[in-house]
Amino acid sequence: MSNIEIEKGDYLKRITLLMESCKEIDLIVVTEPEDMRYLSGTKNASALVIPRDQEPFLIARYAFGDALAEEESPLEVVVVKPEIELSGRKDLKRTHEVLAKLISERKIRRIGMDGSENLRARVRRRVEKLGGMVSIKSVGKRILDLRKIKDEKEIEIMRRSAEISIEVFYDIIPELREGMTEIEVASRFEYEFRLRGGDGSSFPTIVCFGDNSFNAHHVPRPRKLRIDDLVLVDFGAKFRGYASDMTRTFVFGEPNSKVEEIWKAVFKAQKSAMEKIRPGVSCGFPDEVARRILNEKGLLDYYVHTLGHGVGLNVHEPPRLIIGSKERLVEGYVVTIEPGVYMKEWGGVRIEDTVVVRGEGKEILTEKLDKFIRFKDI
Ligand SMILES: [Mn+2]
Repeated sequence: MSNIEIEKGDYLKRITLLMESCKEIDLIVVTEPEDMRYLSGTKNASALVIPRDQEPFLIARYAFGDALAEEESPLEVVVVKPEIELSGRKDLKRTHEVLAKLISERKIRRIGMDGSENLRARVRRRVEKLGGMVSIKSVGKRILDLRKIKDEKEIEIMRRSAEISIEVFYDIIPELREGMTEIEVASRFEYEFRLRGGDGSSFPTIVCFGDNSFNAHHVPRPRKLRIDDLVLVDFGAKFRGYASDMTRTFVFGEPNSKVEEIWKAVFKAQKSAMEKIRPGVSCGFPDEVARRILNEKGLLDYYVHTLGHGVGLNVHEPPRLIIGSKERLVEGYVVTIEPGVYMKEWGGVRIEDTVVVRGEGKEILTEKLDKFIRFKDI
């Protein structure tokens, strides 16, 4: 299962799709790590260069990623090595300089680049310095659009990524004891992610006790676990570059009526929103459904973020699931469903799953992660 390989043919197919969506462009340069990984298998090169009528290739720095790029990508790797001499003359072969030289030599005029406007401007100025003229357009959004639809190999990897996370949750959470700190618990997650074959965490693991759960992006502290605390854990391993993302909230003890009411409302909002996930549905509708349910319970004012986001090589990527969005869900999108209620000086409850949009509706990647309000029910 985990020996699934994304092959050269898969990368070339993605590259062809990209070139087809950029008919007005003669050469594409990719420098964003996750875009590069999607199109070549590595993010350790300085740039992926895709000429319209020639084989794509990577440019990598000697001792700073070249060996890794050669190992990870089936594409050709051109290694650049800085020249630093005793005489003081030096050519550091910086990425924008190498790219500008290549563009000038090939007399290419119409370039597409992802990444920052800053890098595009530096390349453009450098080409002009060499006597050339270029138009450089941003193609970052087009690459992100391609990345939204996951193929079966990507989904298989993401399934494993979620499984690792869930295994770690069931290893660590039943061992929670009074007096343990948020930092201690979060660190254990990250240690186990790596030990079980993950690349690490998709994002810094969030472990909150008590009213710290009010902070949606809480950074774990030495706060100790006490009886009847709310516990919120937002976590996900990364596996072969692909992120996972899930959240559970429960009480370390006996929930009072307020916790119970809020937890049940969030649970119902999440369940109802999940039921709406299928191809063709707008990205706004599931969020609208969740908001209606929280509104009925008088909790809408405390639901202060979007329902969810795409997940893939980045833990947060398009599309956004927010009321009003007209974008349609497409088969192969992987998105989170994570309504939450946050009350200052009280705490927060969030329940999050990750799903693949499928022909029949959806596949829940986090299905094996149970939802329970009492710690003793784990
Ligand atoms: Mn999330």
